[in-house]
Amino acid sequence: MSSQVSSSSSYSNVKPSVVDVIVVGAGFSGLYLLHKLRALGLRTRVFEAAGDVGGTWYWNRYPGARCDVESMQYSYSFSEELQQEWKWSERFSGQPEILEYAQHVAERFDLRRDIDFDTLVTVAHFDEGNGQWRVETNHGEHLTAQFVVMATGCLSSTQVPDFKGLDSYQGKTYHTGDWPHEGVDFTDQRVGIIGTGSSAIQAIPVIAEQAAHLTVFQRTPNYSIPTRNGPMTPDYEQSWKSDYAKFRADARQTRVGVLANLNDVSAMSVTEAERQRIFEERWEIGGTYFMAAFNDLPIDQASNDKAADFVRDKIRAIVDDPVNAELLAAKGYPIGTKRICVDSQYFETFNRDNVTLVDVSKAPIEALTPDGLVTGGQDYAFDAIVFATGFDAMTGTLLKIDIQGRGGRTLGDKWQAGPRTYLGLMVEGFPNMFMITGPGSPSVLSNMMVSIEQHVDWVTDGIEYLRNNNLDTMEPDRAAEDAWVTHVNDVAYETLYPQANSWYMGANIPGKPRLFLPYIGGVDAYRAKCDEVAAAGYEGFALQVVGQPEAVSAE
Ligand code: NA7
Repeated sequence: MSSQVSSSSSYSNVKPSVVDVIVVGAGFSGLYLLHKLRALGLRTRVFEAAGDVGGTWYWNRYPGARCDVESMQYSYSFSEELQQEWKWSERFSGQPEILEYAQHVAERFDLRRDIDFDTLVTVAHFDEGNGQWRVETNHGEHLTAQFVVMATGCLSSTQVPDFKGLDSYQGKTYHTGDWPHEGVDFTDQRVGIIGTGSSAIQAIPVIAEQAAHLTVFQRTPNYSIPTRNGPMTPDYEQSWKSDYAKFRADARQTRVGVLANLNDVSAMSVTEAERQRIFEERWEIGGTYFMAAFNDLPIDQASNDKAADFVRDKIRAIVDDPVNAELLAAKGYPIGTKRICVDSQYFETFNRDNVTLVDVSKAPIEALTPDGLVTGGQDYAFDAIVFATGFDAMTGTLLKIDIQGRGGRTLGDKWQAGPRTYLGLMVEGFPNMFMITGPGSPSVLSNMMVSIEQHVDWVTDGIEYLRNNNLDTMEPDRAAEDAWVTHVNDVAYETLYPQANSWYMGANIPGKPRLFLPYIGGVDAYRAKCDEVAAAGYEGFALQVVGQPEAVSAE
């Protein structure tokens, strides 16, 4: 018998423990999901570990935190009124304004009443008997739902290296991804910062202005492009808003979900002078658009080398001390194969008297001590240490939840050799459990807002399809999943990305299987594939009625 999802639009103060859908996370994915699921008349509850909405932008409050995608593009497109009425104050928004936007969306669509904050989903077990998920929270609540959607974010599990003596340090410690809400005053303090990824590159110039002294511990230098942020001008805002729907549609048909004015020629197809002129032009425009200077920077070694040389020369020209300049000039991996960074006065900061750069690439940080840390046989004393050491990306948060699918198989067991998904959306053996921007989808290689909206639309369409066809569960076929995993890997190895020890490769977490986590085939091609699969009656998925083991065709 079909346990078709029930429709209910009535809500009371007592929240139901039997619902149609449980959503884990109230970042931009969870908020849009709730809005859409409600529109379908589905009883939905959302659980969020944080004290409010916003996800990434709730947690990452470190000084200088800013989005590297322009605000006019890093925003929802699903509501024309919202996108017309909301006003951004800068070209690239800072964390406080993006968080304000998430809060505005929650208010505007009356979302908070179905969200439990400060609540972790700890357990999600699939019950094969009735096709329902049994879910538990850290507050001891037990729930049942037909669908579970993991909107848990790609960079939501912070990572602090397991340094010897970590607990012995007596000063204050902070992680960029879990920054105190009240802010931190570093005035007159000796501060150490470990890491030189995107977060550190944004934080270092701001902390340096405040601290008595800042010591930066760098293991791998990063390529960074000036952000060239500035106030939003009415003309620029209007240039988007005058035809917003069309620009959004165009962005969805690009590789990364961003209109970046891609110069669709190879870097090697033009003269040296022309190449330098174009790189210079992009450097002046600023931001990640630098990587769109030519169409083959991510895939062609010779073209990539030219771009990397250009940026290294810029760094050498900015940094006064030649030893520091050489240490900061990224090398050893192609530009863009670790997430390209954008900055405001990052390299200039190393010209300040109160900033010291320490290279820990050859002599690693040996231990934390009660006063600070020791590396290369030298002791450093600090009042505060900032860990800008990144995240257990894409899989970390999912694997912290006790997720069990068919036959009690855990997700950890299934993913022992690395994540296996079909389209980054679902996992064989885990029916009716969806992931938003999961491993194997473009996610972190794209404008997250574009990918989030596409996944939420696909998932809610899928749920509606099941409902309309009196079906209970959907689950990828093993063969479809295998083929997708192979494809994700094959496409990655057609690029230069696997050369870098990046979090894209899982390389930043000891023991994590080394494989390329996101899908690099482009959001345009990926969207077409997802649409084709849906149009073919969810090709590659088994659609079932509970109690009827064989897959049924919905056609
Ligand atoms: P990232 O990009 O993962 O950067 C983490 C940094 O921390 C990176 O420079 C690491 O060096 C460094 N790190 C990590 N462990 C150590 C140890 N043990 N010793 C010294 N240095 C260490 O995280 P972010 O938060 O900056 O950015 C994450 C994403 O957020 C970013 O890509 C954007 O998409 C937004 P390594 O490079 O591993 O040598």
